[in-house]
Amino acid sequence: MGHPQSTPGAAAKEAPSAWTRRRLLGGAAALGTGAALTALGLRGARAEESGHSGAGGHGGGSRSLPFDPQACLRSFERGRVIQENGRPLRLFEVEARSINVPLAGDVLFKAWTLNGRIPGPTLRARQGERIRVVFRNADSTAHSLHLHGVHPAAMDGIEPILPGRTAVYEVDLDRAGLFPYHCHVAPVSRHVGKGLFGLLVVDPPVDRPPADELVLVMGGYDINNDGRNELYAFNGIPDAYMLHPIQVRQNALVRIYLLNMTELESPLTFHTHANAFTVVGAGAQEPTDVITLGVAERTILELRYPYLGRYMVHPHQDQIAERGAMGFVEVTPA
Ligand SMILES: [Cu+2]
Repeated sequence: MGHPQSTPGAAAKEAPSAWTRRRLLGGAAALGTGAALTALGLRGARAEESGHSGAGGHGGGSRSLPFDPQACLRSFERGRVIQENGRPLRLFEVEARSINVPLAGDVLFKAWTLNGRIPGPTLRARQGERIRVVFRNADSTAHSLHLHGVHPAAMDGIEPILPGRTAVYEVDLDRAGLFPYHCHVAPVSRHVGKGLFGLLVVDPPVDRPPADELVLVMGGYDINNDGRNELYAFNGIPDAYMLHPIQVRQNALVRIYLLNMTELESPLTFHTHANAFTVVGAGAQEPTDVITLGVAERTILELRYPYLGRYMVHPHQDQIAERGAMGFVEVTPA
């Protein structure tokens, strides 16, 4: 299994309480990250990791995004199945490359991405299958793809793959569940923090009950390279689901594949407003509305929204929610 970075946790900087009040007064208005950047003196700052995008607006509203966070929510990459040596093999292709991502205000972040998005593609396979991941490094920095799971050392993805080179990782999926993948080139906290992570969903032999399935990956951005995160996000773009809420149907079963890939922090929580979820696979357990995940920890949550309306989801480390890790679920009639 993988080994989360042991980078010392950095306490998040103090946030003016005005953000919270403004956010509450402003409803869904995305005041958070823009105000946060101003308060941190980062607005308009050209640090090593960021520059001016010239794009206005906050939280994805008027930005031209290089990938669609709404697509990241519900898109699963099932690869292509071929027959090899008399058995099926599921093939995936993953490419590392740099892209500029407008994160908030005028912060344009040079991110390292997998298939041009953050998180990388949500790979999906079934227990008992063998998968082959062809990893091409189209970036100018060495990267790798380290997949959590049980496999031989040669498939562990800790060797740097040089720019322009390709590596092939092949593993047998003996267990169902969620398995993070991420670059493992040092400093890992930096390579992960710039966007090189994603999730493999391994379905059990018999499918789980039908549900509206959502992928939520929590991450953080150290945009001025000071060893601390200034911005956070679900699925790559700060505040994306605050401006464009996650649409679900009243009373529908919602299944959330949740992963925390936020480096440079203590464990984060995930909190659902006005509702409670059950943790799939955790045995008999009372529904709850907060769960704690360290870096690379993941879980499957299930819940239904009985009432119409908009409901927040966010880490209950509120200073982190106020810097981009905030979303709404909007419940509409079935
Ligand atoms: Cu890397």
